[in-house]
Amino acid sequence: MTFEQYSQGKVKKIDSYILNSLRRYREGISQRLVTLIDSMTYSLESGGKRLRPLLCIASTEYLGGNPDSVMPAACAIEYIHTYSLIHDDLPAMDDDDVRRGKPSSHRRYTEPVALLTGDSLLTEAFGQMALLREEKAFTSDRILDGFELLVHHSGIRGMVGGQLLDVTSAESALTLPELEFIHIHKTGAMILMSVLMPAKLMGAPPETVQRLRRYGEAVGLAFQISDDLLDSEQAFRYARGPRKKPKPSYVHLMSPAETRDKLNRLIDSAVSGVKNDGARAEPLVRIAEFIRSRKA
Ligand code: GRG
Repeated sequence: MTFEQYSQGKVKKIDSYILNSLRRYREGISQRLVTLIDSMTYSLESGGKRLRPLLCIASTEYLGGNPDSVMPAACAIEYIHTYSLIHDDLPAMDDDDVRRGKPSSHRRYTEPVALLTGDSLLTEAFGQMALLREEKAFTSDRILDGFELLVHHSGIRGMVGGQLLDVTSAESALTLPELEFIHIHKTGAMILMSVLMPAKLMGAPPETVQRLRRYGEAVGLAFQISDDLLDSEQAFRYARGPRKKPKPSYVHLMSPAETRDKLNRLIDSAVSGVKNDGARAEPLVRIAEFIRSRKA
């Protein structure tokens, strides 16, 4: 089974779950607020890879659970990821006019609407998490553990903290450990959380959680490194206009060959930690290999 074969069906399921969640807002909301649902839909529909929901599903399969039962959490994670991209594109942050080949949210809907679209996605992510109760698969205590995990990795101790350091650090003064700290928080934390979420909801034993944590930490950092490599290899991908500051990146502190080595080591360690678990680990292995060799 290739990554493409694995992801095709799953991404369809994720997309249809997300679109259904948006339909429910649209049906229950005043016509005067519909712009917000339109702008949420615009950003959620525009061709993301759905890597984090895929990891959440793959981890559920690794644990022997039913992927349908974690869909509200997978959707909440994608909401938070999408809000982070919308806010990251704003002029106050990275000032990007284009996201996934289309006008970024503030270019399409204005800055105030983009800001509020991000706020809506962040807030509604918690509403999605609350829908886990309807699945009847998890106890209330474990659902609360899931909320706590989401907050920890997406907030000040995770993505938001990493983003703060990213936007406030002078790139020239960064050491490798400082850069790694930023990457682990800004990008890695959401990826790690996606892998750990099913373990929290299902109450996996500590040694299993530990194995998933090692996998999630490795692929989380590897994903950001692969992003840095893609940016350096494909100049068109990340053309930084005159308004922009240079972005902290591995390839500024290591040679491309050393960066590629680091990526390979992280993926090797992620794969070797789970591959002896046989077929149930296959989806996690495929996703790790996709991160090693991705071209987009
Ligand atoms: C604004 C609080 C706040 C946080 C922003 C993740 C992030 C933090 C900013 C994005 C900056 C960036 C491009 C980082 C590189 C790695 C990364 C997260 C890429 C985007 O994720 P993908 O490739 O996106 O999974 P798709 O488009 O597939 O959904």
